[in-house]
Amino acid sequence: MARDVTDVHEEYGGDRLPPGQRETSAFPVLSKSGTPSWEPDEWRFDAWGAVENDLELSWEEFQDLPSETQIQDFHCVTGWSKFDCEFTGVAFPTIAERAGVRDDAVHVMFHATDGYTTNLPLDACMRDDVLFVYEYEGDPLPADHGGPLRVVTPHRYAYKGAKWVDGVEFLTEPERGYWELRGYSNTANPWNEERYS
Ligand SMILES: Nc1nc2c(c(=O)[nH]1)N[C@H]1C(S)=C(S)[C@@H](COP(=O)(O)O)O[C@H]1N2
Ligand SMILES: [Mo]
Repeated sequence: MARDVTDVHEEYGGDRLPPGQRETSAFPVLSKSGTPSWEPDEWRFDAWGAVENDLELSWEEFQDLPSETQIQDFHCVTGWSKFDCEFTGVAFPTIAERAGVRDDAVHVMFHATDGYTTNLPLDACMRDDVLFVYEYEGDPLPADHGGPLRVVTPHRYAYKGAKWVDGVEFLTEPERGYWELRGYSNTANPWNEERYS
C-alpha cells in the first residue's frame, strides 16, 4: 500500500500547487551533466561524518533495508510541478538511525556519482517523506531520473534531491552544495518561492 504524503503543503499553509508553479503531466529530466553508469557489484552507499558507525552498504544490503511506497508531489525550481509520483525507497531517518547520528550533527550533505552535492539542515531531513528512492511507479528508477538511487524532498524544490546518490555526510556546521554555491536558494521552500539566493 502506498502512503499518500501530498498534503505536505498544509505544513506550510499553502496550496497544493506552490506559487508560480504550473502543473505538468510530463516528468522532465534536469541534470547538470550526463547520466552516469553504474555496476551493481561495485556500487556502494556510504554514510559518514558526525555518526557513531560509518555505513558502507552494497546494493543488496541497501535493498534489504525497510522500504515503503509513497505518493508525493515533485516541484522543480524552474516552474513545473508533477503531482502524484509513486516512489519506493528507504526513509532518511532509517539511514540516520543505522549510522547512529551524533548529537553534534546539525546539517547534511548528499553526494552523488556525477559530482553533484546538495545540502539541508538535519531537521529538514529527519522526516519519512525524505526518501532514498529506487523505484518509480513500481519499476526500477530510470537512470535519467537518478537510477539506481536518488533522494526526493517533497517539502523543498527538487534540486535538494540528489540523483545517483551514493553517500550522505553528517556535518557539525552548515555547508553548501553544487547549486547552493551557484545562486539557487539554500532553503528552497516552494511555498515561500525561495528559488534564488
Ligand atoms: N546528481 C544530481 N542530482 C540532481 C541534479 C543533478 O544535476 N545531478 N539536478 C537536480 C535538479 S536541478 C533537479 S530539478 C532534479 C531533477 O530531477 P529529474 O531529472 O528527475 O526531473 O534533480 C536534482 N538532482
Ligand atoms: Mo532544477
